[in-house]
Amino acid sequence: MSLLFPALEGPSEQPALQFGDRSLTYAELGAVAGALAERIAGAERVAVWATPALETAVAVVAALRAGVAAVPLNPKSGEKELGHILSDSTPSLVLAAPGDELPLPLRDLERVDVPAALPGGATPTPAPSPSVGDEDPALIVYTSGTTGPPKGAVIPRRAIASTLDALADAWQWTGDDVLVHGLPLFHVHGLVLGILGPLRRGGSVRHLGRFGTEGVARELNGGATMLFGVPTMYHRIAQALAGEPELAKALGRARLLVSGSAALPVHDHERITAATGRRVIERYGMTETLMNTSVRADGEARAGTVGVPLPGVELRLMEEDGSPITSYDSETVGEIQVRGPNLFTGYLNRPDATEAAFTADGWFRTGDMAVRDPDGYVRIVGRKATDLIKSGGYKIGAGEIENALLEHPGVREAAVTGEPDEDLGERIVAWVVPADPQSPPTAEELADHVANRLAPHKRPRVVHHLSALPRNDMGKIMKRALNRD
Ligand code: MCA
Ligand code: AMP
Repeated sequence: MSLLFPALEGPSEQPALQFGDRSLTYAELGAVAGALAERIAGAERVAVWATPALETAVAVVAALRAGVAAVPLNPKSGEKELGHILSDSTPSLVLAAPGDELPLPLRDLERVDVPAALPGGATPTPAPSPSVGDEDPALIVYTSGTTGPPKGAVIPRRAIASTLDALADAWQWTGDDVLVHGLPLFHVHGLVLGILGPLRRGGSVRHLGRFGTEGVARELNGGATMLFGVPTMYHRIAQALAGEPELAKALGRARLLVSGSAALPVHDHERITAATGRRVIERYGMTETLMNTSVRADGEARAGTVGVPLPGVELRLMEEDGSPITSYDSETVGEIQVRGPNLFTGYLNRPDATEAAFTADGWFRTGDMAVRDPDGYVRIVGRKATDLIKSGGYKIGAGEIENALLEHPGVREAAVTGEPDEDLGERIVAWVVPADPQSPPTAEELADHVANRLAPHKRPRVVHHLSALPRNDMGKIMKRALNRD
């Protein structure tokens, strides 16, 4: 097995992780994660209660060291979503910070408390498990589709190593870099790029606990060199710049400002550049593929593009009829398909969905539509599926929200759409036919219902009541016909 984190092997006093006033050096992380790895060795899969805390990073590093697949759980997951993930992934243990209260479905699992420090100081790092292969699963990350509950993307160790090394090449990312971010740790962006990325380089990460412009300004003014965020975070930064001179100064100092998970509007790019002199660069990825393209640190930062394919990643644009688009004319739109060592191995327990996700010749269908500029820069122009919503950088399936709404006794019929939102990119809109038109459920009641069953970020932000949903002759709901009138 090749090592995912070579820097953990030596007795380095270099800082590795910092969450608020708690931090670990490489030597401390090696010792603490090594001890936990020995404790969980032999398990097939473990769940990780992925709060934005030091323990989550330690737990995931320990699982990777033990060669045990980790299933990061959103600590705000509602009952239904959590129940689905647990019954699908069947972890034998749950790793959580001491004192964290776990909800009911997790209380049946054996719990292992994650130490954030070893009593008595650092001891030598135990060796990683020698029997683990590069194709073995490292993480199972749940991601929404258009219909049904989220699917578990099985991400092998090889994909993590190759995507992080490709980003190192594109971004000139080294052990001298200090990353700051406030992303959640149960998705690829925050966990793989934001925690495992710096650790693979031997650099460090300072996690903000929760995103805020003051934290970004403090850390970038205090020596951090890179910032990762979703467009909503950069939008909030752009809004705050005029009133927070420290923030403009901090961003001006950064070596690299990187946005991803959704498109960053050109207006926000421009506002940030005007106030700081720095350009935000975008990279494009997906849970199933990790990172596919990026604007390179040594390339031209062009707003509205996601740059060029990363080293090792093959990318093609395809017509609807399955023929490849060969032109680089900034005009001809096709579906992005990718191939390379960065790809997942499949969806857990879903051979049907895995098969459907790939073409017969082994390319992954992203569902993203794009054009290419003459010099190869990719511009994403849309998405094949209208039933996928990107809100705050989270991918959300209309179908899962519709199913949850239909479980509310006050709802007879429901349809969910996304509409443009300046802050979130898109916001979730629910169109509901109440069971009793005289006393329809309130918007707040429905938002709470969805937040409690699925997750707060999946709650509808707007609710419209209708007497009937528009349907075609076949009885299918015509979402395009839904509007305020
Ligand atoms: C609100 N809250 C509720 C309710 N309403 N809780 C229960 N019931 C309710 N009805 C709580 C929320 O839990 C949250 O709590 C707080 O109120 C605010 O919620 P919300 O409005 O949803 O948050 P926000 O402030 O609008 O969040 C914006 C955000 C967030 C910080 C940008 O959207 C975010 O972290 N996005 C990152 C998504 C991401 O990492 N995506 C990567 C996947 P509290 O305040 O306690 O939290 S994509 C990916 O990985 C691919 C590979 C890629 O390309 O990157
Ligand atoms: P997820 O399934 O949550 O991993 O989200 C992956 C999706 O996010 C991709 O299929 C794209 O639609 C979108 N995405 C990620 N990065 C970008 C970006 N820089 N610009 C536009 N869309 C993006």
